[in-house]
Amino acid sequence: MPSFSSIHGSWSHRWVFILAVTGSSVGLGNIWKFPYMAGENGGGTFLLIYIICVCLIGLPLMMAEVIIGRHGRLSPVNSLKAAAFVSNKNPRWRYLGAMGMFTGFLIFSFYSVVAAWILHYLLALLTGRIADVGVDQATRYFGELLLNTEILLVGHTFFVCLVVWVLSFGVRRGLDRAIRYMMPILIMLLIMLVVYATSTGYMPHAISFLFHFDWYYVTAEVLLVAMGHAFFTLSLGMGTVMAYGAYLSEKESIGRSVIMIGALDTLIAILVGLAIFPIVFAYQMAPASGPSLLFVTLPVVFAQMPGGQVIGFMFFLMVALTAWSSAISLMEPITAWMIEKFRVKRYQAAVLMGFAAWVLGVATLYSFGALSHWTVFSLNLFDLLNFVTTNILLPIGGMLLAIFSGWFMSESVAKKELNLPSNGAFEIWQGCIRFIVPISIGVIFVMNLYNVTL
Ligand code: ILE
Repeated sequence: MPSFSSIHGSWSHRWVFILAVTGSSVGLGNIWKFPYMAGENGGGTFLLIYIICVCLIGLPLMMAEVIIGRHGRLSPVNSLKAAAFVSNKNPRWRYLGAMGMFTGFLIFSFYSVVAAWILHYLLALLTGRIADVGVDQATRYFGELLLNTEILLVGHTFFVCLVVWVLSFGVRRGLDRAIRYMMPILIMLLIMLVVYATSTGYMPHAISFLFHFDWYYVTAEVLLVAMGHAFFTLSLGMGTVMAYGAYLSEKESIGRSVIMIGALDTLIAILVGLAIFPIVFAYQMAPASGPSLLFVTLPVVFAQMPGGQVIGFMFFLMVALTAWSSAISLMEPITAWMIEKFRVKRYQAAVLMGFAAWVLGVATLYSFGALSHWTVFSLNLFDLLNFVTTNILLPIGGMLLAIFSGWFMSESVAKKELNLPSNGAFEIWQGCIRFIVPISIGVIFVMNLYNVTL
Protein backbone atom coordinates (compact mmCIF):
# COMPACT_ATOMS: atom_id res chain seq x y z
CA MET A 1 0.00 0.00 0.00
CA PRO A 2 1.30 3.45 -0.76
CA SER A 3 2.73 5.29 2.19
CA PHE A 4 4.05 8.83 2.53
CA SER A 5 7.72 8.09 2.65
CA SER A 6 9.71 5.18 1.39
CA ILE A 7 11.10 2.61 3.81
CA HIS A 8 14.37 3.15 1.98
CA GLY A 9 14.57 6.86 2.78
CA SER A 10 14.16 10.03 0.74
CA TRP A 11 16.21 12.68 -1.10
CA SER A 12 17.25 15.63 1.01
CA HIS A 13 16.12 18.08 -1.67
CA ARG A 14 14.36 18.15 -5.03
CA TRP A 15 17.67 19.19 -6.60
CA VAL A 16 19.37 16.07 -5.34
CA PHE A 17 16.69 14.01 -7.08
CA ILE A 18 17.21 16.01 -10.27
CA LEU A 19 20.99 15.58 -10.06
CA ALA A 20 20.68 11.89 -9.17
CA VAL A 21 18.57 11.13 -12.23
CA THR A 22 20.84 13.36 -14.32
CA GLY A 23 23.81 11.42 -12.91
CA SER A 24 22.13 8.23 -13.97
CA SER A 25 21.33 9.59 -17.42
CA VAL A 26 24.72 11.10 -18.11
CA GLY A 27 26.88 8.12 -18.88
CA LEU A 28 28.84 6.57 -21.67
CA GLY A 29 25.88 7.29 -23.94
CA ASN A 30 26.57 11.01 -23.64
CA ILE A 31 30.29 10.64 -24.08
CA TRP A 32 30.90 8.16 -26.81
CA LYS A 33 27.57 8.16 -28.58
CA PHE A 34 25.84 11.52 -28.58
CA PRO A 35 28.51 13.96 -29.85
CA TYR A 36 29.50 11.69 -32.72
CA MET A 37 25.91 10.79 -33.57
CA ALA A 38 25.04 14.45 -33.72
CA GLY A 39 28.06 15.31 -35.85
CA GLU A 40 27.47 12.46 -38.28
CA ASN A 41 23.72 12.85 -38.65
CA GLY A 42 23.43 16.47 -39.58
CA GLY A 43 24.48 18.30 -36.41
CA GLY A 44 21.76 20.84 -35.65
CA THR A 45 19.19 18.82 -37.59
CA PHE A 46 19.90 15.80 -35.43
CA LEU A 47 19.87 17.91 -32.30
CA LEU A 48 16.45 19.30 -33.14
CA ILE A 49 15.03 15.86 -33.92
CA TYR A 50 16.64 14.50 -30.78
CA ILE A 51 15.14 17.23 -28.60
CA ILE A 52 11.70 16.54 -30.09
CA CYS A 53 12.17 12.83 -29.29
CA VAL A 54 13.24 13.64 -25.73
CA CYS A 55 10.12 15.80 -25.28
CA LEU A 56 7.61 13.46 -26.90
CA ILE A 57 8.97 10.07 -25.85
CA GLY A 58 11.65 10.38 -23.20
CA LEU A 59 10.09 12.85 -20.82
CA PRO A 60 6.53 11.42 -20.83
CA LEU A 61 7.95 7.98 -20.10
CA MET A 62 10.22 9.36 -17.42
CA MET A 63 7.19 11.05 -15.84
CA ALA A 64 5.33 7.74 -15.91
CA GLU A 65 8.22 6.03 -14.12
CA VAL A 66 8.36 8.73 -11.45
CA ILE A 67 4.56 8.61 -11.00
CA ILE A 68 4.62 4.86 -10.39
CA GLY A 69 7.68 5.05 -8.15
CA ARG A 70 6.44 7.91 -6.02
CA HIS A 71 2.99 6.40 -5.70
CA GLY A 72 4.32 3.01 -4.54
CA ARG A 73 7.42 4.29 -2.70
CA LEU A 74 9.06 0.90 -3.08
CA SER A 75 11.31 -0.96 -5.51
CA PRO A 76 10.02 -1.10 -9.12
CA VAL A 77 8.52 -4.56 -8.57
CA ASN A 78 6.42 -3.50 -5.60
CA SER A 79 5.66 0.00 -6.86
CA LEU A 80 4.21 -1.49 -10.03
CA LYS A 81 2.26 -3.97 -7.96
CA ALA A 82 0.85 -1.11 -5.87
CA ALA A 83 -0.09 0.91 -8.95
CA ALA A 84 -1.77 -2.13 -10.50
CA PHE A 85 -3.53 -2.86 -7.22
CA VAL A 86 -5.23 0.52 -6.88
CA SER A 87 -6.10 0.38 -10.53
CA ASN A 88 -7.82 -2.93 -9.74
CA LYS A 89 -5.75 -4.68 -12.31
CA ASN A 90 -3.51 -7.64 -12.57
CA PRO A 91 -0.72 -7.87 -9.92
CA ARG A 92 1.32 -9.59 -12.58
CA TRP A 93 2.35 -6.13 -13.82
CA ARG A 94 5.01 -6.43 -11.16
CA TYR A 95 6.94 -8.69 -13.51
CA LEU A 96 7.45 -5.63 -15.65
CA GLY A 97 9.22 -4.03 -12.70
CA ALA A 98 11.26 -7.20 -12.29
CA MET A 99 12.23 -7.07 -15.94
CA GLY A 100 13.46 -3.46 -15.69
CA MET A 101 15.36 -4.24 -12.53
CA PHE A 102 16.98 -7.28 -14.10
CA THR A 103 17.88 -5.29 -17.21
CA GLY A 104 19.62 -2.72 -15.00
CA PHE A 105 21.53 -5.51 -13.28
CA LEU A 106 22.66 -6.99 -16.61
CA ILE A 107 23.73 -3.59 -17.93
CA PHE A 108 25.68 -2.99 -14.74
CA SER A 109 27.68 -6.18 -15.18
CA PHE A 110 29.19 -5.03 -18.47
CA TYR A 111 29.19 -1.33 -17.58
CA SER A 112 31.58 -2.27 -14.81
CA VAL A 113 33.93 -3.88 -17.32
CA VAL A 114 33.98 -0.65 -19.33
CA ALA A 115 34.60 1.19 -16.07
CA ALA A 116 37.61 -1.07 -15.52
CA TRP A 117 39.01 0.09 -18.89
CA ILE A 118 38.39 3.71 -17.85
CA LEU A 119 40.12 3.25 -14.50
CA HIS A 120 43.07 1.68 -16.25
CA TYR A 121 43.42 4.67 -18.59
CA LEU A 122 43.12 7.01 -15.64
CA LEU A 123 46.09 5.28 -14.06
CA ALA A 124 47.99 5.05 -17.34
CA LEU A 125 47.65 8.82 -17.77
CA LEU A 126 48.72 9.45 -14.22
CA THR A 127 51.86 7.36 -14.56
CA GLY A 128 52.66 8.63 -18.05
CA ARG A 129 52.40 5.16 -19.59
CA ILE A 130 50.48 6.45 -22.60
CA ALA A 131 52.21 9.81 -22.66
CA ASP A 132 53.52 9.55 -26.21
CA VAL A 133 51.34 7.08 -28.11
CA GLY A 134 50.56 7.39 -31.80
CA VAL A 135 47.47 5.89 -33.47
CA ASP A 136 48.96 2.44 -34.06
CA GLN A 137 50.39 2.22 -30.59
CA ALA A 138 47.15 3.40 -28.99
CA THR A 139 45.16 0.84 -30.98
CA ARG A 140 47.57 -1.90 -29.94
CA TYR A 141 47.55 -0.72 -26.33
CA PHE A 142 43.76 -0.94 -26.15
CA GLY A 143 43.71 -4.35 -27.87
CA GLU A 144 46.26 -5.68 -25.38
CA LEU A 145 44.37 -4.24 -22.46
CA LEU A 146 41.23 -6.17 -23.45
CA LEU A 147 43.25 -9.37 -23.17
CA ASN A 148 44.93 -8.40 -19.93
CA THR A 149 42.28 -9.94 -17.74
CA GLU A 150 44.30 -9.85 -14.50
CA ILE A 151 44.65 -6.08 -14.59
CA LEU A 152 41.03 -5.59 -15.62
CA LEU A 153 39.85 -7.90 -12.90
CA VAL A 154 41.36 -5.52 -10.35
CA GLY A 155 39.61 -2.54 -11.93
CA HIS A 156 36.29 -4.37 -12.24
CA THR A 157 36.44 -5.51 -8.61
CA PHE A 158 37.37 -2.04 -7.42
CA PHE A 159 34.51 -0.45 -9.36
CA VAL A 160 31.93 -2.95 -8.06
CA CYS A 161 33.18 -2.22 -4.52
CA LEU A 162 32.79 1.53 -5.09
CA VAL A 163 29.19 1.04 -6.17
CA VAL A 164 28.37 -1.40 -3.35
CA TRP A 165 29.94 1.00 -0.85
CA VAL A 166 27.62 3.87 -1.84
CA LEU A 167 24.57 1.60 -2.01
CA SER A 168 25.28 0.16 1.44
CA PHE A 169 24.93 3.52 3.14
CA GLY A 170 21.37 3.89 1.96
CA VAL A 171 19.49 6.61 0.16
CA ARG A 172 20.25 9.60 2.38
CA ARG A 173 23.74 8.80 3.65
CA GLY A 174 24.89 6.94 0.55
CA LEU A 175 23.30 7.93 -2.74
CA ASP A 176 22.21 11.42 -1.72
CA ARG A 177 25.62 12.31 -0.27
CA ALA A 178 27.60 10.80 -3.16
CA ILE A 179 25.51 12.68 -5.72
CA ARG A 180 25.97 15.97 -3.88
CA TYR A 181 29.75 15.66 -4.29
CA MET A 182 29.93 13.83 -7.56
CA MET A 183 27.73 15.95 -9.79
CA PRO A 184 29.24 19.37 -9.03
CA ILE A 185 32.75 17.92 -9.53
CA LEU A 186 31.66 16.33 -12.78
CA ILE A 187 30.10 19.55 -14.07
CA MET A 188 33.11 21.60 -13.00
CA LEU A 189 35.53 19.24 -14.75
CA LEU A 190 33.40 19.42 -17.87
CA ILE A 191 33.35 23.23 -17.87
CA MET A 192 37.12 23.35 -17.38
CA LEU A 193 37.57 20.98 -20.32
CA VAL A 194 35.31 23.11 -22.53
CA VAL A 195 37.28 26.22 -21.57
CA TYR A 196 40.51 24.44 -22.44
CA ALA A 197 39.04 23.22 -25.73
CA THR A 198 38.12 26.82 -26.59
CA SER A 199 41.76 27.82 -26.18
CA THR A 200 42.79 25.53 -29.05
CA GLY A 201 41.12 27.88 -31.51
CA TYR A 202 39.14 25.02 -33.03
CA MET A 203 35.85 25.69 -31.29
CA PRO A 204 34.23 27.09 -34.48
CA HIS A 205 35.00 23.79 -36.26
CA ALA A 206 33.42 21.82 -33.44
CA ILE A 207 30.39 24.10 -33.40
CA SER A 208 29.85 23.71 -37.08
CA PHE A 209 30.30 19.91 -36.80
CA LEU A 210 27.79 19.71 -33.96
CA PHE A 211 25.25 22.33 -34.96
CA HIS A 212 25.20 22.78 -38.74
CA PHE A 213 21.63 22.56 -40.00
CA ASP A 214 20.74 20.66 -43.13
CA TRP A 215 17.29 19.52 -44.28
CA TYR A 216 18.97 16.69 -46.13
CA TYR A 217 19.29 14.85 -42.83
CA VAL A 218 15.62 14.86 -41.93
CA THR A 219 15.24 11.15 -42.68
CA ALA A 220 13.59 8.13 -41.10
CA GLU A 221 17.01 6.75 -40.23
CA VAL A 222 18.08 9.84 -38.32
CA LEU A 223 14.74 9.79 -36.54
CA LEU A 224 15.35 6.21 -35.48
CA VAL A 225 18.83 6.91 -34.20
CA ALA A 226 17.59 9.94 -32.27
CA MET A 227 14.64 8.05 -30.73
CA GLY A 228 16.76 5.10 -29.69
CA HIS A 229 19.33 7.34 -28.12
CA ALA A 230 16.81 9.48 -26.24
CA PHE A 231 15.52 6.33 -24.65
CA PHE A 232 18.91 4.87 -23.70
CA THR A 233 20.48 8.05 -22.43
CA LEU A 234 17.60 8.90 -20.11
CA SER A 235 18.01 5.50 -18.40
CA LEU A 236 14.43 4.51 -19.17
CA GLY A 237 13.08 1.00 -18.83
CA MET A 238 15.80 -0.02 -16.32
CA GLY A 239 13.79 0.52 -13.15
CA THR A 240 16.21 3.27 -12.20
CA VAL A 241 13.98 6.32 -12.55
CA MET A 242 11.13 4.47 -10.85
CA ALA A 243 13.35 3.58 -7.89
CA TYR A 244 14.68 7.12 -7.64
CA GLY A 245 11.13 8.51 -7.95
CA ALA A 246 10.14 6.48 -4.90
CA TYR A 247 12.43 8.67 -2.80
CA LEU A 248 11.02 11.99 -4.05
CA SER A 249 8.88 14.02 -1.67
CA GLU A 250 5.20 14.31 -2.60
CA LYS A 251 5.48 18.08 -2.40
CA GLU A 252 7.69 18.29 -5.48
CA SER A 253 6.44 18.75 -9.01
CA ILE A 254 7.23 15.74 -11.16
CA GLY A 255 6.75 17.63 -14.43
CA ARG A 256 9.16 20.43 -13.62
CA SER A 257 11.82 18.07 -12.24
CA VAL A 258 11.65 15.80 -15.27
CA ILE A 259 11.91 18.70 -17.73
CA MET A 260 14.96 19.93 -15.83
CA ILE A 261 16.56 16.47 -16.07
CA GLY A 262 15.94 16.30 -19.84
CA ALA A 263 17.46 19.76 -20.28
CA LEU A 264 20.51 18.99 -18.13
CA ASP A 265 21.20 15.67 -19.84
CA THR A 266 21.06 17.30 -23.28
CA LEU A 267 23.18 20.26 -22.16
CA ILE A 268 25.84 17.97 -20.73
CA ALA A 269 25.90 15.87 -23.91
CA ILE A 270 26.44 19.05 -25.96
CA LEU A 271 29.16 20.28 -23.60
CA VAL A 272 30.93 16.92 -23.89
CA GLY A 273 30.94 17.42 -27.66
CA LEU A 274 32.32 20.93 -27.23
CA ALA A 275 35.06 19.57 -24.95
CA ILE A 276 36.08 16.74 -27.26
CA PHE A 277 35.83 17.89 -30.87
CA PRO A 278 37.92 21.11 -30.77
CA ILE A 279 40.91 19.14 -29.49
CA VAL A 280 40.29 16.26 -31.90
CA PHE A 281 40.19 18.72 -34.83
CA ALA A 282 43.13 20.72 -33.50
CA TYR A 283 45.29 17.61 -33.80
CA GLN A 284 43.93 16.65 -37.22
CA MET A 285 42.30 13.47 -35.98
CA ALA A 286 39.11 12.08 -37.49
CA PRO A 287 36.19 12.11 -35.06
CA ALA A 288 35.18 8.61 -34.08
CA SER A 289 32.53 7.08 -31.86
CA GLY A 290 32.31 4.24 -29.38
CA PRO A 291 35.26 2.79 -27.52
CA SER A 292 37.76 3.94 -30.15
CA LEU A 293 36.96 7.62 -29.44
CA LEU A 294 37.74 7.22 -25.76
CA PHE A 295 40.48 4.67 -25.85
CA VAL A 296 42.32 5.42 -29.10
CA THR A 297 41.59 8.87 -30.55
CA LEU A 298 41.64 10.85 -27.33
CA PRO A 299 44.78 9.26 -25.81
CA VAL A 300 46.61 10.08 -29.06
CA VAL A 301 45.41 13.68 -28.83
CA PHE A 302 46.36 13.93 -25.16
CA ALA A 303 49.80 12.55 -26.00
CA GLN A 304 50.38 15.37 -28.49
CA MET A 305 49.00 18.38 -26.66
CA PRO A 306 50.95 20.42 -24.12
CA GLY A 307 49.69 19.53 -20.64
CA GLY A 308 47.86 16.60 -22.22
CA GLN A 309 48.54 14.36 -19.27
CA VAL A 310 46.68 16.68 -16.92
CA ILE A 311 43.82 17.35 -19.33
CA GLY A 312 43.59 13.65 -20.14
CA PHE A 313 43.51 12.77 -16.47
CA MET A 314 40.72 15.29 -15.87
CA PHE A 315 38.82 13.94 -18.83
CA PHE A 316 39.03 10.31 -17.72
CA LEU A 317 38.17 11.31 -14.17
CA MET A 318 35.01 12.91 -15.51
CA VAL A 319 34.19 9.77 -17.50
CA ALA A 320 34.79 7.61 -14.41
CA LEU A 321 32.42 9.79 -12.40
CA THR A 322 29.68 9.54 -15.03
CA ALA A 323 30.11 5.76 -15.09
CA TRP A 324 29.99 5.59 -11.29
CA SER A 325 26.81 7.63 -10.90
CA SER A 326 25.11 5.64 -13.67
CA ALA A 327 26.24 2.34 -12.19
CA ILE A 328 24.86 3.18 -8.75
CA SER A 329 21.50 3.89 -10.33
CA LEU A 330 21.55 0.60 -12.22
CA MET A 331 21.95 -1.38 -8.98
CA GLU A 332 19.64 0.56 -6.68
CA PRO A 333 16.37 -1.05 -7.92
CA ILE A 334 17.54 -4.62 -7.34
CA THR A 335 19.09 -3.70 -3.97
CA ALA A 336 15.83 -2.10 -2.79
CA TRP A 337 13.85 -5.09 -4.01
CA MET A 338 16.05 -7.53 -2.16
CA ILE A 339 15.59 -5.61 1.08
CA GLU A 340 11.82 -5.72 0.64
CA LYS A 341 11.65 -9.33 -0.41
CA PHE A 342 14.06 -10.96 2.02
CA ARG A 343 14.02 -8.37 4.81
CA VAL A 344 17.80 -8.26 4.82
CA LYS A 345 19.87 -5.25 5.81
CA ARG A 346 20.83 -2.80 3.08
CA TYR A 347 24.53 -3.60 3.15
CA GLN A 348 23.74 -7.31 2.90
CA ALA A 349 21.53 -6.75 -0.13
CA ALA A 350 24.11 -4.47 -1.77
CA VAL A 351 26.99 -6.90 -1.17
CA LEU A 352 25.03 -9.90 -2.39
CA MET A 353 23.74 -8.26 -5.54
CA GLY A 354 27.13 -6.63 -6.12
CA PHE A 355 28.76 -10.04 -5.86
CA ALA A 356 26.29 -11.59 -8.33
CA ALA A 357 26.93 -8.74 -10.80
CA TRP A 358 30.68 -9.10 -10.20
CA VAL A 359 30.56 -12.79 -11.19
CA LEU A 360 28.69 -12.01 -14.40
CA GLY A 361 31.11 -9.14 -15.01
CA VAL A 362 34.08 -11.49 -14.64
CA ALA A 363 32.63 -13.79 -17.29
CA THR A 364 32.08 -10.70 -19.49
CA LEU A 365 35.64 -9.62 -18.91
CA TYR A 366 36.97 -13.00 -19.99
CA SER A 367 34.76 -12.92 -23.08
CA PHE A 368 37.57 -11.02 -24.82
CA GLY A 369 40.12 -13.66 -23.90
CA ALA A 370 39.71 -17.15 -22.45
CA LEU A 371 35.96 -17.22 -23.02
CA SER A 372 35.95 -15.64 -26.47
CA HIS A 373 34.73 -18.93 -27.93
CA TRP A 374 31.46 -18.59 -25.97
CA THR A 375 29.41 -16.91 -28.64
CA VAL A 376 25.74 -16.63 -29.52
CA PHE A 377 25.00 -15.49 -33.10
CA SER A 378 28.73 -14.77 -33.22
CA LEU A 379 28.48 -12.26 -30.37
CA ASN A 380 30.72 -12.73 -27.36
CA LEU A 381 29.19 -12.36 -23.90
CA PHE A 382 29.99 -8.62 -23.71
CA ASP A 383 28.36 -7.86 -27.06
CA LEU A 384 25.50 -10.23 -26.34
CA LEU A 385 24.63 -8.52 -23.04
CA ASN A 386 24.88 -5.14 -24.69
CA PHE A 387 22.69 -6.23 -27.60
CA VAL A 388 20.02 -8.04 -25.58
CA THR A 389 19.63 -5.23 -23.04
CA THR A 390 19.78 -2.25 -25.42
CA ASN A 391 17.91 -3.66 -28.37
CA ILE A 392 15.47 -6.10 -26.77
CA LEU A 393 14.86 -5.72 -23.04
CA LEU A 394 14.89 -1.90 -22.83
CA PRO A 395 12.47 -1.24 -25.69
CA ILE A 396 10.08 -4.03 -24.66
CA GLY A 397 10.14 -2.84 -21.04
CA GLY A 398 9.63 0.80 -22.03
CA MET A 399 6.80 0.01 -24.38
CA LEU A 400 4.95 -2.12 -21.81
CA LEU A 401 5.48 0.56 -19.21
CA ALA A 402 3.89 3.16 -21.47
CA ILE A 403 0.99 0.80 -22.17
CA PHE A 404 0.50 0.17 -18.48
CA SER A 405 0.67 3.85 -17.52
CA GLY A 406 -1.51 5.03 -20.37
CA TRP A 407 -4.15 2.32 -20.57
CA PHE A 408 -4.22 0.28 -17.37
CA MET A 409 -3.13 2.48 -14.50
CA SER A 410 -5.92 4.37 -12.80
CA GLU A 411 -6.09 7.93 -14.13
CA SER A 412 -6.51 9.27 -10.62
CA VAL A 413 -3.04 8.00 -9.61
CA ALA A 414 -1.42 9.82 -12.51
CA LYS A 415 -3.49 12.96 -11.95
CA LYS A 416 -2.71 13.08 -8.27
CA GLU A 417 1.01 12.49 -8.71
CA LEU A 418 1.46 14.84 -11.65
CA ASN A 419 -0.77 17.50 -10.14
CA LEU A 420 -0.77 19.53 -13.34
CA PRO A 421 -2.78 22.73 -13.86
CA SER A 422 -6.00 22.10 -15.78
CA ASN A 423 -4.80 23.66 -19.01
CA GLY A 424 -4.62 20.49 -21.06
CA ALA A 425 -1.11 19.52 -19.82
CA PHE A 426 -2.37 16.23 -18.39
CA GLU A 427 -4.12 15.35 -21.65
CA ILE A 428 -0.93 16.07 -23.58
CA TRP A 429 1.00 13.71 -21.29
CA GLN A 430 -1.71 11.10 -21.65
CA GLY A 431 -1.76 11.41 -25.44
CA CYS A 432 2.01 10.92 -25.55
CA ILE A 433 2.06 7.97 -23.18
CA ARG A 434 -0.93 6.23 -24.80
CA PHE A 435 -0.01 6.63 -28.43
CA ILE A 436 3.25 8.35 -29.31
CA VAL A 437 5.51 6.53 -26.84
CA PRO A 438 4.42 2.91 -27.41
CA ILE A 439 4.12 3.30 -31.17
CA SER A 440 7.51 5.00 -31.53
CA ILE A 441 9.26 2.47 -29.32
CA GLY A 442 7.57 -0.35 -31.23
CA VAL A 443 8.91 1.09 -34.48
CA ILE A 444 12.44 1.50 -33.08
CA PHE A 445 12.35 -2.05 -31.80
CA VAL A 446 11.32 -3.63 -35.09
CA MET A 447 13.64 -1.45 -37.17
CA ASN A 448 16.60 -2.17 -34.92
CA LEU A 449 16.08 -5.90 -35.13
CA TYR A 450 15.56 -5.62 -38.86
CA ASN A 451 18.79 -3.64 -39.27
CA VAL A 452 20.73 -6.15 -37.24
CA THR A 453 19.40 -9.21 -38.98
CA LEU A 454 19.96 -7.74 -42.45
N1 ILE B 1 21.97 6.48 -19.26
C1 ILE B 1 23.27 5.96 -19.06
C2 ILE B 1 24.12 6.21 -20.30
O1 ILE B 1 23.78 6.98 -21.13
C3 ILE B 1 23.23 4.50 -18.70
C4 ILE B 1 22.58 3.69 -19.75
C5 ILE B 1 22.61 4.27 -17.36
C6 ILE B 1 22.73 2.24 -19.53
O2 ILE B 1 25.18 5.69 -20.41
